[in-house]
Amino acid sequence: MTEDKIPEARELILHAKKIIVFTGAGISKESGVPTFREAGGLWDKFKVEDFATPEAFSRRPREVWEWYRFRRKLAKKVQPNSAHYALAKLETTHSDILLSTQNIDNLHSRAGSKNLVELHGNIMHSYCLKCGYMADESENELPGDIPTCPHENCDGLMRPNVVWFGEQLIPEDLERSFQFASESDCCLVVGTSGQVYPAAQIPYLAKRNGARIIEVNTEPSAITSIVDYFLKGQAGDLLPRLV
Ligand code: BV8
Ligand code: ZN
Repeated sequence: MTEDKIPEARELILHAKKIIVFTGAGISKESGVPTFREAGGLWDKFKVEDFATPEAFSRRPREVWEWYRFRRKLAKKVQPNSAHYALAKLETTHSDILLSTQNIDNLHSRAGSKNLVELHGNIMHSYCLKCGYMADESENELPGDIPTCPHENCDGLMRPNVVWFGEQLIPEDLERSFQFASESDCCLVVGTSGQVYPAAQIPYLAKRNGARIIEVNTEPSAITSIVDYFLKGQAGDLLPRLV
């Protein structure tokens, strides 16, 4: 039963020397951001191949931009929840900690997490396909259905700064997360179905280093079979009780 495992899991985190935290869309669910693979999730309504691949963007840039702007607008409107804040608080009690998130919603940053790797990018930023200019659109958005580069005399197409399916993750980000995980003695997995690679390797690398794995999820995931503590419940309820 989850209840009686919480004190042990809390002790484990308290005495951990090096913690890797791995989060997915489930940690933002209680903020009002939809997940992907649950019933009623994003992939029920929007097909991956039509919205989250480089081919989709080159084929239908207007629709892809419309989808990301819709998600960016939502991400700006919602607030981080108590799970995001609990992870930010963990940085004040543990100096050797890294938060590797698959989420692009910017909520970990807004909650105050600093030791953060956004493995799949950040929806508030976009970059120019031609010159690489990176725009921060968190305040105001670039004009046009398909925004072009604001850099002087560059007319390149801007794209969301997210990693699409079939695209490589930023090597430095992946390397930093893998290295940290393989030296950790504790891995906290929150709100991910654990199906997307290479990110989903993170808990396995920690496990191989003998780390104890704690998972917080409303349902078992593809990672659950290797975890030491599976805490069934909402991240917003459980995380504040663990840190
Ligand atoms: C690459 C950004 C190659 C965009 C995303 C076959 C086998 C293995 C791999 C592959 C394969 N075929 C293709 C691949 C590779 C593919 C992949 O892994 N596919 C999977 C689906 C099979 N991976 C890639 O394409 C990656 N790139 O491999 O490139 C390469 C290599 C070298 C050189 C060139 C190329 C790129 C992957 C990144 C894709 N981009 N997002 C965007 O967001 O629009 S992935 C997307 O999925 C999001 O980032 C999301 O975060 C991520 C993972 O999903 P989850 O976060 O886990 O969300 P999900 O809905 O699945 O689950 C939510 C969970 O929360 C559930 O478990 C639920 O129970 C739980 N929950 C719900 N509420 C709560 C909760 N938990 C706690 N509290 C709650 N309240
Ligand atoms: Zn440009």
